[in-house]
Amino acid sequence: MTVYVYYQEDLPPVTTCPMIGGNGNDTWFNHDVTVFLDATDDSGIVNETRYRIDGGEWRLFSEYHVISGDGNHTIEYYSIDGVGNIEDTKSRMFKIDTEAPSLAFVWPEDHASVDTGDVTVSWICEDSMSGVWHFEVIIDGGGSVGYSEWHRNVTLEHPRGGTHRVWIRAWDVAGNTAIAEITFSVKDTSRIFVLAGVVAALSAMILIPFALGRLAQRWKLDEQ
Ligand SMILES: [Ca+2]
Ligand SMILES: [Ca+2]
Repeated sequence: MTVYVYYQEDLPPVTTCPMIGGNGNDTWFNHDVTVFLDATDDSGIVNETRYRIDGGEWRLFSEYHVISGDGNHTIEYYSIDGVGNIEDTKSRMFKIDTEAPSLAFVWPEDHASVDTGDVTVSWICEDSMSGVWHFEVIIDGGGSVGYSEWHRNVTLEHPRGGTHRVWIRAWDVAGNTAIAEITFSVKDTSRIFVLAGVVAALSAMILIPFALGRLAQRWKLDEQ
């Protein structure tokens, strides 16, 4: 007796959509995105894979597809196996932001001269697409200090007189950066104090002997 076993192949393919080049910040990319669709099936045969971008026309997938343009994007995709089982349509959303944040100092102005005391350096920064992520600030060539996205100023506590430099790098969520720096000078009051001290010393050197001389003259006259 011959027994025939019929295998009903009814499982649809499974398609995945790995994306190349993400920077790990949510679903933001700061460059064109290359999309691959990888399909497998229990039978080993995938007849075709179809996809569409941002609700456009359905296309047959072959090798890869490059998507560009700032903003939100959606890819939808599915595959069909050798006997016509159709995978449920899957979708994946992602976003592209290729523009750096805007960054500019508000105060002090570049090459300004400021009074002694605490100096609060302020700036403005905006990013309309992915948003401001954080800042790196370097003062006078020291170590880089991180500031969160809502910071817009840093205070130098009573900096010494002379020249100072503040360097800032702003990051947006997609990984784009903008850099700005200013140089300003704090009025050097130490020279004024030194000059005042010298004047006071000279005055003392002149006035004290003069006063003593006058006093000695007075005593001499009194004795006579
Ligand atoms: Ca199958
Ligand atoms: Ca941006």
